[in-house]
Amino acid sequence: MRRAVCPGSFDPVTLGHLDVISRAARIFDEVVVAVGVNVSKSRLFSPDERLEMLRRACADLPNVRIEGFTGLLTTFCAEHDVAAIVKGLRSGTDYEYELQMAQMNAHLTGVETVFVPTSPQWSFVASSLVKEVAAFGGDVSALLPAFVHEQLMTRLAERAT
Ligand code: COD
Repeated sequence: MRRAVCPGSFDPVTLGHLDVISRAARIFDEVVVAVGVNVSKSRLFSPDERLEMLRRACADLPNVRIEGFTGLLTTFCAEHDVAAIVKGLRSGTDYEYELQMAQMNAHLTGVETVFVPTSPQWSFVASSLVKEVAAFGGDVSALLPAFVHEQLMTRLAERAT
């Protein structure tokens, strides 16, 4: 059984994330989506809300399961017998950031990272940009599952009052 992990903060999950997860699920026997904390980002949705969104968004992928984690990703990988970390790459900026993390993770435990190039239609999609555009009234509905878009608009409306 070859198990991969797709880690991220998923705040919120976008169609770009789901594209990488579904492609990883075609390559590996099992994919664990690990919902974690990026200490350098502020968050809009709680860990439980993000877990629930991913469970719903991945419900049609039988070999994908969703887990939360805190602490080091390498510890999570060791505890879950993970063969590889799968990360999406959108740009040179992603590459530099992800390469450094891949090398640090390999240094810590030897775990491998596999990079999946973004699909062209999602190359500009980032959770942070989606939140910013939506907060200023831009239409991001084509970039998220419909139920996630609905929750995003509700949360932004709550924050505005
Ligand atoms: N197309 C393709 N890939 C995409 C797209 C898109 N449109 N959008 C996002 N992605 C990819 C990202 O490149 C990334 O690989 C993944 O999806 C998740 O993205 P985010 O933004 O949801 O998640 P991040 O980058 O904030 O998550 C960072 C982690 C939580 C994975 C990281 O901080 C971590 O491992 N934290 C645990 C603590 C730890 O171990 N730290 C040391 C790391 S060396």
